[in-house]
Amino acid sequence: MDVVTFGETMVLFNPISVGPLRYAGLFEKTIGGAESNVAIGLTRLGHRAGWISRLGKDEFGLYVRNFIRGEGVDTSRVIFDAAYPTGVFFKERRPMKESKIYYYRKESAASRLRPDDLDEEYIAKAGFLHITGITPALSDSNKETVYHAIRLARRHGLTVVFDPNIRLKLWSEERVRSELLDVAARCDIVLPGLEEGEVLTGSTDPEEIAAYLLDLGAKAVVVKLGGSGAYYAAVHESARIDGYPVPHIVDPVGSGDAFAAGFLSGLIRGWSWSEAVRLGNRVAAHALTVVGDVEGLPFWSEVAPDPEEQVLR
Ligand code: KDG
Repeated sequence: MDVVTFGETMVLFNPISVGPLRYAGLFEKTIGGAESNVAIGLTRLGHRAGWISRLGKDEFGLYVRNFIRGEGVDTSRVIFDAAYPTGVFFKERRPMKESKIYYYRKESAASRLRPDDLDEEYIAKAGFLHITGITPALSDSNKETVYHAIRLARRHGLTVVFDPNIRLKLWSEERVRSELLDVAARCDIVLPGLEEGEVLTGSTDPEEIAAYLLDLGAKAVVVKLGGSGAYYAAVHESARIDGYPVPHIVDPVGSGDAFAAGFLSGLIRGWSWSEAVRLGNRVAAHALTVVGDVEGLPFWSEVAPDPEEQVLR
């Protein structure tokens, strides 16, 4: 595997109509999960990605596994758990307000994921471990699994990439700060959005956010700046990379995961930090133009640099 990741993926019900969910009658069924979004993004770009999780031994569990497996992600380490259900969530689109998310994931099968679900030999063979800040918010056993995965990755020389993916529906800002800074301190690369950087460090300045996280021990930090692109800082270099133009933003959810997939693709290809960030921006731009977390993730043929060009513009 190029990248191994793990975390909860749920069935997502998107109402066909806008407005309060209580009036919605028809829904489109798809899936949503930050880590599987990244894994799918990577396989579309031509890489080998493995996604580990627990799913209910139910129809929705099979649907989620089959969807992700159908995208070419290795799901051989997924465990089906007869005692707990697959999580579900709903989106509510309110044109006059921000969209809302309603989770039905308490006591889900994925929240039972625990350290001994991780196959050390499987992880040892990967190049990168990708983790997000959603997982430690879900349960104590999920949190322990995150720490265990980092230990395994360290033992076997993987690069650990951490996307804080702060979900304030799941826990308080205080807990986010103390728990996720502790995770960030053990990772090689940290990928916060600007607002997440503010929650974690108290600063709204991308350079200060990156400096804070580098001081904790990361080797590189990329602060995602939405339409303005991203700022990255590694030990010996830093730069701001412009965003890729998007004609019309349809759905921002999942764009951070798309960025992570593009950025990781650049690193797997052995590109420089700036080229990897540029590819991340480009992949995220594609994801923004389509409803749903994964439907807009581009294939390599759509984002590959012109063979005449040395670099991706
Ligand atoms: O990044 C998109 C995900 O956040 C979304 O699909 C659902 O994984 C999810 C979560 O836990 O919020």
